[in-house]
Amino acid sequence: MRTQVGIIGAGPAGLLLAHLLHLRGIESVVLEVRSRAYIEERIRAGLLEQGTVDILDGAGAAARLHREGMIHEGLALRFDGESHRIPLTDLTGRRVTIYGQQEVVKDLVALRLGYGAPLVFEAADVAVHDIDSERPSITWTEDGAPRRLECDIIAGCDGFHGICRGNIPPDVLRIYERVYPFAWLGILAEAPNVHHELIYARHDRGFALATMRTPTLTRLYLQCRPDEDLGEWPDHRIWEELHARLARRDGPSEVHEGPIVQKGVTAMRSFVAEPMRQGRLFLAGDAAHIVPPTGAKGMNLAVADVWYLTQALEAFYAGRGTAGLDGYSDRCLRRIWKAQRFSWWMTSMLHRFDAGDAFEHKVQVAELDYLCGSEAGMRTLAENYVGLPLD
Ligand code: RFL
Ligand code: PHB
Repeated sequence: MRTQVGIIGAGPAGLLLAHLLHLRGIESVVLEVRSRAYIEERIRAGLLEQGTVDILDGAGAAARLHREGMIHEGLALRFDGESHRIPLTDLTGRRVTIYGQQEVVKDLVALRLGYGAPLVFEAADVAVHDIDSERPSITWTEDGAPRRLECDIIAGCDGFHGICRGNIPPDVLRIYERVYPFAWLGILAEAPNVHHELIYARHDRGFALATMRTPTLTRLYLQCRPDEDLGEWPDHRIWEELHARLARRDGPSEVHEGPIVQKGVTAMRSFVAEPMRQGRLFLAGDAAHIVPPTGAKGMNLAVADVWYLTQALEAFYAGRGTAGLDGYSDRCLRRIWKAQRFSWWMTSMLHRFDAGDAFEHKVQVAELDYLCGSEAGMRTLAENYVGLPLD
């Protein structure tokens, strides 16, 4: 089997890349280790920058997003029991949209299957070969049979635990990493939203975030230990902790309880692998970088990477040379490091690092207090949160 671009991974990065290439007349094959049902149900990101929405829109992949997405023009920072609104749109002219990552994945899968382009689920033992040559290939096992795909280019969109990054030789690959001493316990509950906008809460008991998926499906996160045992978190304990961390000084929290339909623990890490290219292999999305979710940047960065990769591949196939492909890694990394800085800063400002460190608590609250009282401070947060421009 032969194609132009072999894409490994059917997350937002791989699926969007395949679709953007299709629109430009470039063929691809997408190989995914999991089943269709698994990738369509996996609950993850929820917040899309306006630039991400614009790219999906331009690709004809945003019809349902426009019907069902929830547009937000601000967010709340809560500390010392008081909420402070950051008016994102007044400060930047831009908005963000709440729409589940798995909904984006469903929309892109439906589009691809609709025009009959190759998308292989449950591809086992995926491996890449000859990436330093002009004829790289991918092998895998499908229904027990060995398969081989020859291509011009391989896009490694296989997430943090994928196999692509490991093909960059150790003497070339540089890893920058920070692992945080906490994680997030996330739940999805059939309950009215806490507030019509997101609330990021700093509390002495730890961070909490109130977000949403639909008006009646609420997503809530609690800072917890990285090795947290979900067995120790019966529903009543989760609600008790949410009420406490989202409490208001002048009254109880606005948290509404309801049946919890999903629970999970997410580790927190900042990670960048450089360069994002080796020969004919190009990494995109979580395969190359991870951000802690506090800044809501992970999926948005994956979309920006594939946007740049699409432009480079379009020029390559139009006979305009390899300058775009050669500059791909540096172009992505400039944006990635700014998002890393922002995600690390939001994480540091809002989480409890050391329960006994009273000085740190005072400095965190002072920073939040400064930020919310300063137009310049709020604008800095807003500009990064809604997404820096795609250059
Ligand atoms: P994905 O989504 O991990 O997709 C990679 C795909 O590759 C497949 N795969 C393989 N396929 C073939 N062969 C192999 N050997 C393979 N190994 C793996 C996997 O099965 C999978 O289908 O990476 P991608 O496409 O780069 O997308 C990145 C995003 O998923 C991620 O950055 C976000 O979910 C991060 N994130 C958030 N990002 C945002 O932009 N806004 C948010 O609000 C936000 N909130 C979050 C988040 C991530 C979270 N978790 C659970 C990590 C909240 C949470 C809790
Ligand atoms: C989410 O809706 O899941 C979400 C929103 C904002 C974040 C992280 C997660 O910073």
